[in-house]
Amino acid sequence: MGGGMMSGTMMSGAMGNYPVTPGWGGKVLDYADALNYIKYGQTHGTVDAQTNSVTFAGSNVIIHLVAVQPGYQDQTFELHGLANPTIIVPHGATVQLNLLNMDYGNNMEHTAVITTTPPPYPYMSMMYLGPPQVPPMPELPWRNGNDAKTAQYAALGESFIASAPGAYWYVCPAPQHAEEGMYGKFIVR
Ligand SMILES: [Cu+2]
Repeated sequence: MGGGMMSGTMMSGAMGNYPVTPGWGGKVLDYADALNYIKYGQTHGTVDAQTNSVTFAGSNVIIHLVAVQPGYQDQTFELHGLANPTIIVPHGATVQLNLLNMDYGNNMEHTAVITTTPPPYPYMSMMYLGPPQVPPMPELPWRNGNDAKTAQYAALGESFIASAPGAYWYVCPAPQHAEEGMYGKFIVR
């Protein structure tokens, strides 16, 4: 499919460095909403802590990824309480990939792109990653307050078909984030 693993919709949105505001282009969640987002995500997929992986079954896969969940280190993605887990989805599945940014602070906007380019990644990873396998989501702004319980959070999602089996990576392309380890393996099989 022209090098892409899926067909989907290009999201529109702003690039930049700013905390979440109403109308930023995606959803705005409060802390309770954020916890519910995580809980709901944990009802999908099977965790294997030994291999640090989450395996999904069926033709409709729902992934509730978090960027820098409080209590986890910069820079990581979280899913089911695992940091940067290997995500395994069935070939042909429709994947709803959602992302919640729980991070706070200057330059702590995050997103996830799916690439065939393996780590290690340079400081400026965006161009190095090559053409994304899925039209990328815009960067999600950081939470709008230092106090996690009173802050608001940006969330966004996209849908694609996992149409080409193989090994991919989900990577945060914000400068330095992938270099610091913000990526995980994404396997279609
Ligand atoms: Cu990031």
